[in-house]
Amino acid sequence: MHQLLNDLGRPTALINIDPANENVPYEADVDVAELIQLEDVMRAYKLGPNGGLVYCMEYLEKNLDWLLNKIQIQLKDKYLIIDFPGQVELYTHNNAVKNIVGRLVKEADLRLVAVHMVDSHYCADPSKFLSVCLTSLTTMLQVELPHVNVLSKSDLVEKYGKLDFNIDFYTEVMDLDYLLDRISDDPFTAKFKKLNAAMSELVTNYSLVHFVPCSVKSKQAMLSMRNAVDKANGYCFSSVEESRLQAQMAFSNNDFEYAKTQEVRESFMSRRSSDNEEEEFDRPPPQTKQKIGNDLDKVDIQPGFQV
Ligand SMILES: Nc1nc2c(ncn2[C@@H]2O[C@H](COP(=O)(O)OP(=O)(O)OP(=O)(O)O)[C@@H](O)[C@H]2O)c(=O)[nH]1
Ligand SMILES: [Mg+2]
Repeated sequence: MHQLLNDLGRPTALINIDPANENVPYEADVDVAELIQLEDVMRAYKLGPNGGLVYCMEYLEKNLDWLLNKIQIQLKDKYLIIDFPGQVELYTHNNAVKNIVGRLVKEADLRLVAVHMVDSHYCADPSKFLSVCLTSLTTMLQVELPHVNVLSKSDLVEKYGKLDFNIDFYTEVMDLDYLLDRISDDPFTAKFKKLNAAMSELVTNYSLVHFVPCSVKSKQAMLSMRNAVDKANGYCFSSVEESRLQAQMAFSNNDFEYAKTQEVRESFMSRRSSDNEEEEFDRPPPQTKQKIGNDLDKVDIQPGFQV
């Protein structure tokens, strides 16, 4: 995303807040490793990697002036991408991250968006998908930022098996109860099924979670994710990029809903038996790629962009 945004002419800086990040394929403009090292913490306090990460985040919270100074002096006027650790309890239970982003918004006047990445292959397992929906919901409520949930690595969506439903079912998160039918009725797992039913009800009742699919293998998907984030933080309303806003609004909601998942459906998923011709007839006509992002063709991603 850093490469894409810079190529599109948006000056973008990277901040690495994940002390466990080693050999990352990018050069961070600010790296938390300058402040604290996970290995030092684990050695000094005899902690495992999870406890060590929690300590590091709480240490950063206590020493946040270090980061605020870097942002306000070194990275002034840049669009910021902040890479946080992937350890889930930092966003569901512990308050350090919530307090850090809260202070960044207030004291550095940043308009932050939480972009929560969930590996797409979780869609292949009904109970795992329910779990990630609940984790996403908890994170939205805990972190208290505008929020975009992403089904990442959508090119690998069927890596561990064919999905029970089409991809829109997983991005819209509307009828989760259908997943319960796919969980065994064996009396041995009755409690597990009941737990899943309760999770499904909770997520559905809140009606907050939905996902944007994304893959770093697709410029189109990366641009769709950028559009979702630009809408969430209001960046699309900045006067410099007004033409982009007009382009985003130019096609109807129906077209957009279909186009959002079209590439995953057509390029990364096996054809489903229910995809008969009658259904095809009911769908809106396929969009050409140029209609997704007005500047798609200006970007020439270099081979290094590919994983
Ligand atoms: N095929 C594919 N691989 C990807 C994609 N995005 C990231 N990867 C690869 O997935 C691997 C793991 O990366 P991430 O999922 O970002 O995880 P991480 O940052 O190492 O882990 P946490 O920060 O702990 O969540 C790396 O080798 C990436 O290059 C994608 O869209 N498609
Ligand atoms: Mg990471």
